Amino acid sequence: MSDDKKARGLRELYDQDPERADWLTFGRITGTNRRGFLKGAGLAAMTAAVGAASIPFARHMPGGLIPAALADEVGNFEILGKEGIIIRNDRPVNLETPPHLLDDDVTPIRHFFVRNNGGLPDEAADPDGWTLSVDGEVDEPFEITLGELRERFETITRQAQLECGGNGRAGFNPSPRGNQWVIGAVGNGEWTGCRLKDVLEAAGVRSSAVYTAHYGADPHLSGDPEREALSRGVPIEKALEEQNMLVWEMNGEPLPLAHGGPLRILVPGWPGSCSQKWVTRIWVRDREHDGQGMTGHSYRVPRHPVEPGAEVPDEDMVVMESMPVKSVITHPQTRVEAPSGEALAVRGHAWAGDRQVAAMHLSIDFGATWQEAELDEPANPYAWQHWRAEIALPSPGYFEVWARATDDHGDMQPAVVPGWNPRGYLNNSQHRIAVVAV
Ligand SMILES: Nc1nc2c(c(=O)[nH]1)N[C@H]1C(S)=C(S)[C@@H](COP(=O)(O)O)O[C@H]1N2
Ligand SMILES: [Mo]
Repeated sequence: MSDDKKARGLRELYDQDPERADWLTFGRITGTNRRGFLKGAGLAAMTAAVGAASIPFARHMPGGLIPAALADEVGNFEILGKEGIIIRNDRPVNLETPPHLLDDDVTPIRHFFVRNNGGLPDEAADPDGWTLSVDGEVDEPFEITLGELRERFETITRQAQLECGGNGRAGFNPSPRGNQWVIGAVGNGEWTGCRLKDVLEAAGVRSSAVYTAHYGADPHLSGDPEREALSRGVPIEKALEEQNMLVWEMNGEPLPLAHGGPLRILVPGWPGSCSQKWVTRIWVRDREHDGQGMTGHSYRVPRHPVEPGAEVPDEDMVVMESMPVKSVITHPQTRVEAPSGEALAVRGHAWAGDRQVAAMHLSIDFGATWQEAELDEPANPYAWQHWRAEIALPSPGYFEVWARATDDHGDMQPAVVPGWNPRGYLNNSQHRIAVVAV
């Protein structure tokens, strides 16, 4: 597991690579062609970060220069309005939430993980003018603005958890390439928008429809406008399920740029990559989509178990669907000290892709015995479920608390890393925290 991508001080970041530091901090894409001065969303972000209403001489401010207002900051700094977040990658921006910051029932935006495959598009000047086109195997292809979506379709608000297919990748050995997510590439948002199904049905889905293909406005890292950063889709039967949404608000706020604002798809329970951000087009196809992230080893796992490190031919790989049962301990924070013999409150959340979580258990003796935790029903289908328990550590010394969720089909989280796969997806092994009793 690599720790070299942990949050770094702003100064250190600028010392290493000033242009990249700019891009990382203020969301600006720099490069030989766009080198120069901050403008647009980047300038707005910098202005907010330095704590002023404006930067009158911004046009003279050189790129790659750390603003003096921030130069003395030590430790973590803010990136895309985030707080306490771990930087797993800076180009593209990938941010992981430490588990203790997932304690809230609904994950605050400032703590919600970010997974980008490409650059950030520019902030939309007129969000309601954002256009989505629906075409392909439909009777009446159309283009619709976000403003019209709000008017024409029933607005709903739902909680739903969103998890990256590669969450937990850091646990696999040998280590697959990709972001070394530990456990925090997951969050539970409160999303407002309309049903994806209503929009697809308005276009009249034909019987020849097999799969959706999602396109977004984010630029490919190469800068090549012909290439997609990510373009995935889902089987049409899945797309037409009730819980999927076109989202324009998150936690009661306009959907932030980092999370796909002004408009994204949400397919809860499936790998996060199905939930296209900055969505501009839904192409209904007569075959499985073959866009960026659909083929080869991307978001696929071997059909049959393989030896760790095996080379798996493409034809033996299958597209991932529902995410597996999983849970996280959000309190206490790992490495806490606790008095022995006294009750210690432990809590967290659990989720199970398309399924529900049926039971939650904790162990303080490395899995030898288990005690049942109290488990809540989800706020609505696809929301994560909260659980809590009191444990008592029998003596002073080092303990680990292990958490194990079981879904309504009887599947439970393994203690060890589950089936190795070339890209390191679907690691739902038990979360463990360290507690030192004194
Ligand atoms: N357009 C676009 N949509 C995207 C991505 C992307 O890179 N581009 N990343 C996907 C992946 S892999 C995940 S896990 C989720 C993460 O959503 P979040 O950044 O809002 O947490 O967005 C998905 N949607
Ligand atoms: Mo992801």
